[in-house]
Amino acid sequence: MAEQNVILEEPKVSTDNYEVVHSKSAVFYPEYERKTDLKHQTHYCPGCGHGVAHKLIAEALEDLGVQDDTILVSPVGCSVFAYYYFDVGNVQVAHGRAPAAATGLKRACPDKIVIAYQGDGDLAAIGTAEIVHAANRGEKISVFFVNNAIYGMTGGQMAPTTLVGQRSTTSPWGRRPINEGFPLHMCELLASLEAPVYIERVALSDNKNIMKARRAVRKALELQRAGAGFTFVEILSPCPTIWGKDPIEARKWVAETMIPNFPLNVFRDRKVEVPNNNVPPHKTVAEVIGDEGSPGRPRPGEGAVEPEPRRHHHFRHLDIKIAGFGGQGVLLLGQLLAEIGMREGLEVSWLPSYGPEMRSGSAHCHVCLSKDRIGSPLISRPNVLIAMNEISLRKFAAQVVPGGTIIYGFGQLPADLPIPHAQVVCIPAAEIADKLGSPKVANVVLMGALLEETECLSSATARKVLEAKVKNPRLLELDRQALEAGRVYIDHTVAIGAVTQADGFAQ
Ligand SMILES: Cc1ncc(C[n+]2csc(CCOP(=O)(O)OP(=O)(O)O)c2C)c(N)n1
Ligand code: SF4
Repeated sequence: MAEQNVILEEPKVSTDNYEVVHSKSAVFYPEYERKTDLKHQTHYCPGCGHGVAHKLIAEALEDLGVQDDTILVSPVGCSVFAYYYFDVGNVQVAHGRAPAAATGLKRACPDKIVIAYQGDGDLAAIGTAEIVHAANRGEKISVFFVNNAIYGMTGGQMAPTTLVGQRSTTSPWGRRPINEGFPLHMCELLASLEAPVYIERVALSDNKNIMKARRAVRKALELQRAGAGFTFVEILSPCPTIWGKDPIEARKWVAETMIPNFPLNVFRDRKVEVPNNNVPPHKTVAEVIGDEGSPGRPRPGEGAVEPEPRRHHHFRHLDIKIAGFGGQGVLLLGQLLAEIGMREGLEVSWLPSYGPEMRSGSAHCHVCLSKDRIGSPLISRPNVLIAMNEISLRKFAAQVVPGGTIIYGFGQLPADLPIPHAQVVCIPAAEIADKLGSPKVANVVLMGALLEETECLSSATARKVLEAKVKNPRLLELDRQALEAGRVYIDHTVAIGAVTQADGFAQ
């Protein structure tokens, strides 16, 4: 044909002169946006198993009609760009964390099909803990584990799956068990756990095995669609580039060298009916703690815990940061506030942060009190800061939201520290506690000040929580007095609205 001699300036994919016998799954994007000049090809090397594995997954999703209900978690590794190809919900996560991210996604969206796609460096090295625990918890996700016995993306370092004797840039003599240990067999390892429902190893070595891989991928996804638990398919896969082989030799190497070392098998195929363990608990945490008894609480049969009267809270969400030295009761104060909030029917969270030293190292905690479910317990912009020492005040004061409150556990602010954006209340908590008889209760003095100043929670509930928590009657009495002393100090000594004066008092 005359056209055959025409040299096109821009090569185009044309179907004019041939019949298309293979088509791309509709689960792939029609064009890949990763590179403007490579819209019809992936970034994978010729003969790479990732492309085949992608195709098997895409076709299974299409056959099962779940494209719009699928979330794919892609890893770090050669397949990091999977989200450029799959037209599904996509999340790309930190190295090795796909099972953890997939866990969160599946729990948040139990009706979605959630897939973790991982290489052997990603899953079996940096991500070993994530995969073992996700499998052990029986997370209802499907993991596709592409094992090419090497780190591909980073240029061929030894992976946990590298075979004994196999050379890599970091095992130039070949893997020696005496130095590098033996290859990890992830299917066998995970099959020692109770929870997984389906574990199979397949290989992209020849058409027959690729068809078996196709069935395994499909089965894992079907099981997930049916509500079953953890499913895992290991896919032995060629990496011609790093192995230094052409695509045909690489497939042969999978067949002749990898398969004898990683036998193909169905390691787990639970036919049993999967119990629906997604039923939410019938009782609130507060009720459960009350029922079961906790230090200072009655046990079943010893008298029920009185439910706290529902209280009107003037906030929807309140973020409190408490900071000071270890040993000042910083973390305990946070726990007490969280428990008071819980008893008053709020959603609560408490997140501690402390250094290795138990005493005198810095310690802080985050307490969220909310009428809504709490998305994250981490607080970067607190509404309230309770600073129990000067270092914490200097460190965290600027984080407080404009118009927020800072309760500083000393009589006055450092002279060189203007805090124009927040209301500051200075209260010499340690001195007050000393006068009461124990410096230990300074944190409760601050709690009394907080409750009085912000009216976020009720003092009555605070007293009940102290009664439940503090076993020692002498200390309980001190705590009661400390709570009251904090309240009284705010009422009688600190003028409400004391804004930014160095001494903490209003002008
Ligand atoms: C925290 C962190 N550590 C190390 C790396 C470097 N790194 C990138 S990919 C990779 C291993 C990839 O190997 P594998 O998971 O087997 O995937 P493949 O590329 O072979 O498909 C490593 C170590 C990284 N990106 N992040
Ligand atoms: S380096 Fe290996 S795993 Fe990575 S794209 Fe190339 S062939 Fe595939």
